[in-house]
Amino acid sequence: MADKTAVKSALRAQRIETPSWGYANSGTRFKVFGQPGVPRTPEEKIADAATVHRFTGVAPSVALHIPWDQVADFGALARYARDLGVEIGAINTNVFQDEDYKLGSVTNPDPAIRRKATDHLLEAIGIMDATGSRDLKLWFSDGLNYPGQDDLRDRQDRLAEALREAYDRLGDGRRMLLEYKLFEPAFYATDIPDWGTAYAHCVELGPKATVCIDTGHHAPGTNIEFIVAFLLRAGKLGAFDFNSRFYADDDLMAGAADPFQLFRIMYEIVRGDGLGESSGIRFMLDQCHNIERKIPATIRSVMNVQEATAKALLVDRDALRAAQREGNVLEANAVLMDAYNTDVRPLLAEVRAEAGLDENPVAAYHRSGYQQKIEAERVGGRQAGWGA
Ligand code: PSV
Ligand code: MN
Ligand code: MN
Repeated sequence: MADKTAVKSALRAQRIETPSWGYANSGTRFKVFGQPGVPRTPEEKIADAATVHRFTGVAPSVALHIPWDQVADFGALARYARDLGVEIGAINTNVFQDEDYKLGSVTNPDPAIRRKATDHLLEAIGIMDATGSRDLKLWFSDGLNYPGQDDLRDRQDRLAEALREAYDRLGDGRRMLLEYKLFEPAFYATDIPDWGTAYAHCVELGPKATVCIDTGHHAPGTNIEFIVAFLLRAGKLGAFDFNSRFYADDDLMAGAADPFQLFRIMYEIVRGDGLGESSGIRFMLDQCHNIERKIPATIRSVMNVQEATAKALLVDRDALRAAQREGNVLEANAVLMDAYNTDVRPLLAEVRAEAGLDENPVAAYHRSGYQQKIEAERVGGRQAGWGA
């Protein structure tokens, strides 16, 4: 049996990062739906993130996306965040919303465009220095729509060159998180399509470079927990972008589509000692709440990650190992499923109550009046960046 006190203290210590863009209006390529009360400024996004932390107690940092969160004084923005009780998390770069990047950013055949894209990465490193953020998060939309459009191998060389320049500029204690994605917006070939490609570049770069797993960026049926286990074993798992998907990169609430997959991922995290602060792994949400209210949806996502984590912590690992050693297939599977099938909501309610929080953070948020307040105060909320 897992020790309840240890489980509770691991849950209390868990940290989940929320994305600034998750609080802004978002949509699909067909329509961006506006919602009343959405943030108009980076400060208002941070205030919403701080609200999620206030009700959950486990979301003390907010990721920024540049230039969506561009401000004149990033030091002041970080102080503003700290005053509200949150830190600035990963700095996400954006080399995918500029005409110049139609044929790629850091892999573009035109060296002037590559220079511009690499300069943006360096600018983001400057923002890390100003905000005190530890992590630079890179995702590239670079890829090809047609065979023959560009040289697959040359593009890897160009990518490696840009990554090297950014990597060499990282200060002490700073890290690079390299995110992969199977397809979209490119439909024939993506320059970092999978974890293997990201891993190979990270190994070449050095110890500060690690892989970010966005759970929505794989082919259907991919065994993501295997990737987690492999990267953790290799010391190359840096971060998650949690979200859930039914079809492609749907960016729905984490744990909404496949809570069992989230449990399997969190089990590998627990198994590989990846949960605590010392592992350095950043557990972030990367979601778009297109039709649901954003703050309670973010709170719900945080709770879903907590539930998956609680179940993973409850796995009787001694019994599991014993069954595995004996080759007792049915028993090993049953041990895992017993944990998954446990209702952990009362346990999490206890953890929250002991931390002085409401046992039901979504209900507490609805009662708080925050939603009504932002709807009254914020007129003309902005969208996250798509089609802006
Ligand atoms: C790309 O689909 C991605 O997952 C990257 O993390 C981007 O930075 C993010 O979405 C924007 O939401
Ligand atoms: Mn992502
Ligand atoms: Mn994505």
